[in-house]
Amino acid sequence: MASNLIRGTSSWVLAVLVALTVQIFYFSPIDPVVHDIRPAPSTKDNKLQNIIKLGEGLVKEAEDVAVDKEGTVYAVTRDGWVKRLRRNGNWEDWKHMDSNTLLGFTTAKDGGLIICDADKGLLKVTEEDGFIVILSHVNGSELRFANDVVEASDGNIYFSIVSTKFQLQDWYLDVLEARSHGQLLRYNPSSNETDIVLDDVAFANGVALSKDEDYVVVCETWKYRCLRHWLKGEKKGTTDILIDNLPGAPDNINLAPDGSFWIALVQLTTEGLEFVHDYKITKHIAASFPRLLNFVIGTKTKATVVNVATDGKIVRKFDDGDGKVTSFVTSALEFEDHLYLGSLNSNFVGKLPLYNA
Ligand SMILES: [Ca+2]
Ligand SMILES: [Ca+2]
Repeated sequence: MASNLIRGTSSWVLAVLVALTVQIFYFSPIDPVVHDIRPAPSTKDNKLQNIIKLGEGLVKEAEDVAVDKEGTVYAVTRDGWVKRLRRNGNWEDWKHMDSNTLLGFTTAKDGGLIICDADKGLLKVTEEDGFIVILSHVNGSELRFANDVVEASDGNIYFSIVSTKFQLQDWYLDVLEARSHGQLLRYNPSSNETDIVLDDVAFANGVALSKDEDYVVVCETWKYRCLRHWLKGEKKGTTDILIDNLPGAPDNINLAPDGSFWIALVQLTTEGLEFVHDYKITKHIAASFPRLLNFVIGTKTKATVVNVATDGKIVRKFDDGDGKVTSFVTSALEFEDHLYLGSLNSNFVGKLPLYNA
């Protein structure tokens, strides 16, 4: 009896192990490489715990924020709203579309906003026309997972594609695979042509132009760095690194009034679980079991923003290292001596006075 039971149990264990191995190696959605994926160490200051919460309860998970010439603050939310905060302090539900995939956006020179929709491509939203799709295909392929966008004064629109392999809902698989599938693209609305500015970018995320528009910056999230591609001058056409070794994974980047940049940094991996990225087998296991993956993803544990000078040095840093007031801050924008913060884990826009921060 007992030996039958043991035999039965051990063949059951064996069957489970074989099934797991098959699951992990044959059905794993990733083809990973090992890449050192740790952020630079930093000490916490918890200064983002002093933020003012704007529109609390009204603004569902705004990944990005922007301010127009009149000083109106815009937030694009995960439930498809473009909401805006007028100078008089009133929030307005401005425009809505049926989408839960709106990501980075920018104010357009001729009014309105240009918004990345991870499913539909580049959208424009204006008072008169509401939402219209301005770019849905690139060289015959559907434009998917556009992430952030900026418009140059010559009318060219620079935007990032996170990954040509993975979609928004599988974004962490791109992190686990650690192969560079992202791109920085340039769309010329007058010729209706799109060209690849940079290929093989690692999780291409925030995009910004320098103050003189002599270079464009694109952040590589899981490489903890931002690339600079020169558009003018003697370095035109070349690419170098604006900043690397960041103390968090860069999401949106915004030009500051003094020509420096504000970058929101995301905690990619739960502290203590970084080893998952050290071995192919642990990457496969995490990628194969969504519940396990939820423990590995550390985005909701803290918030960090940094101000980076044009020489690539961090000038200022603010965080909520405990994730007590805000976390998963994905955008930081400076306007009139305040920082405005978008977060994928908050129902408000954060506002931090810079004069006494
Ligand atoms: Ca933006
Ligand atoms: Ca983003």
